[in-house]
Amino acid sequence: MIETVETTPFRDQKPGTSGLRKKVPEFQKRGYVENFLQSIFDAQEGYEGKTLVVGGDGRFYNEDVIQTAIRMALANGFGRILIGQNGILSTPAASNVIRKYKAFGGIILSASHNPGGPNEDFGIKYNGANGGPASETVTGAIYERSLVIDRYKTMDIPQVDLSRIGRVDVAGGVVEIIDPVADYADLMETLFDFAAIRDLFASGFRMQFDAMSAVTGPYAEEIFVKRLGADPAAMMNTTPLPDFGGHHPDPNLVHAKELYAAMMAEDGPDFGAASDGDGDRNLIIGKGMYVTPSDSLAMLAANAHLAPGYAKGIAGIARSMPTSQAADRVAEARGLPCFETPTGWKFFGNLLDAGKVTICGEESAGTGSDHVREKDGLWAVLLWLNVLAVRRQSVAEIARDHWATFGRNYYARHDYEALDTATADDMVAALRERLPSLVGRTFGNRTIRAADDFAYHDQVDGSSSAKQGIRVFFDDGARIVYRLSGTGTTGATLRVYLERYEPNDGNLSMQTNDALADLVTAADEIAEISARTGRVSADVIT
Ligand code: VG1
Ligand code: CO
Repeated sequence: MIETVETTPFRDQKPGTSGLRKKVPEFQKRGYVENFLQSIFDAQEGYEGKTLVVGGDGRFYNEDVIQTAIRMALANGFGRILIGQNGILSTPAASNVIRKYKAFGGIILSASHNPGGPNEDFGIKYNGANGGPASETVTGAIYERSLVIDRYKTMDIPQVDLSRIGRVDVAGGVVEIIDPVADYADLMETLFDFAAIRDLFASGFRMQFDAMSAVTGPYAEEIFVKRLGADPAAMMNTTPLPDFGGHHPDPNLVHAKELYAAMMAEDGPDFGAASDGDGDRNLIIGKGMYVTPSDSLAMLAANAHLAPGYAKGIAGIARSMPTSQAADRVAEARGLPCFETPTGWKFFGNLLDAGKVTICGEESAGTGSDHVREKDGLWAVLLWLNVLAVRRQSVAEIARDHWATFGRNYYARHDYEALDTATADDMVAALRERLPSLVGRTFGNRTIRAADDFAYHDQVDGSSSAKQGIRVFFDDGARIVYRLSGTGTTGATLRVYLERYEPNDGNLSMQTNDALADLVTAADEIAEISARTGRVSADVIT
């Protein structure tokens, strides 16, 4: 029996960089989840009888929302719901399932690298038939609908047992519980030379992987240990926990510090990697050397042809605007098109669908290709492994060789977290107003050549997105970018992205801190960060 329940709108259901993210108690408000899900359905057309994929990263509240989504999707007329066993699907695996089973779309439940638990973060995101995050047009329509919603549809059916693989007929529709790992692992086998990687491990190569008590644990066990022969003892935190063991499942040097320490040790492993809450990010550390995500993107793009899935070469590269321009150097040298998009994977979808690019990446530890429509943490780890298996060099050797060929983009991101929202908004607004007066100002031995507010025009669908980050360009090629985070749930986070280029015959072996020190000072002066916020340094540097 389909029920129509009356409801009143919430005013705060505007999706951010990657879906709607709030503290769990917000989602537990009566009708909050239902309103947002109904708004998603109301913003779509033609899903009657079609398939919807539902999965999440296993964090606290995952199963409750999945049960709600089943009832509502069936009541709204979907014919089949595909769900990962125990409600688990990594974000890239969900993208693959949507594509492979030709679903109408998918609901992904995750707040990614944010902590989980009864008072921590939760999130809901809608992905379309191409497997990618809904475009800004769609998320805009969802938000508009959420502001006027007055009823939602549901039905009274028993809870579905999410632990048993198989299909159950429910109220005129079908719910299918699927293995969350198998399809994804099979896809990886089509892209990479598993035999070569197995040989690498058999030769004594040591890898340490940290799943951060998040979704990639079962994927890592199946792929690295079972299919590739990695040492099971070197897999850390592979049991997904609803609160990620009380940690931030954020694969950076702050939150994966145990892995980092292991990699810096004298007798450490050859290769270290980690992934985030929902499995779409990656951290790459070679023995004694951290690889910045921007460099990793450039190095993977330069070496992708060594993996069978990319042996024919790549069509082009895309990076988000704040990502370093290291990838541009590779594109230029190889005669490939290179695209610069706003922050967030949703902006890569059209370029990938149109076949204009094969590899995409973001400075925030996101790298991926046209095999799915999300960034993909384990994909990046596997591509690195494939490259290492073919080149039989260390990560550090590959990095040094890369810089000696293309030059080096020294790069760091400084985050100022939990700022007062009004203070942060004022700071950015004031900076925006000062933009024209910045040109010609000198900081140390650099002069500002240009400054603007990044606007993106999508060549494929003609849409435009303004105010995507403030860019300050210097005469020596250095760049500072400022933007406010669109994924946080507490106050505002200012991200400052710093970059400076050193040509291939320049000094390629500086410490990043030293290389960027004067830019950090300039960044503070230009945006009046310490003057306005009282913060003397960033909370997190990646
Ligand atoms: C951050 C990153 C962005 C990434 C987004 C989602 O967004 O900067 O590059 O796409 O998170 O990643 P923001 O607006 O906070 O800067 V994930 O792994 O949270 O889905
Ligand atoms: Co993520």
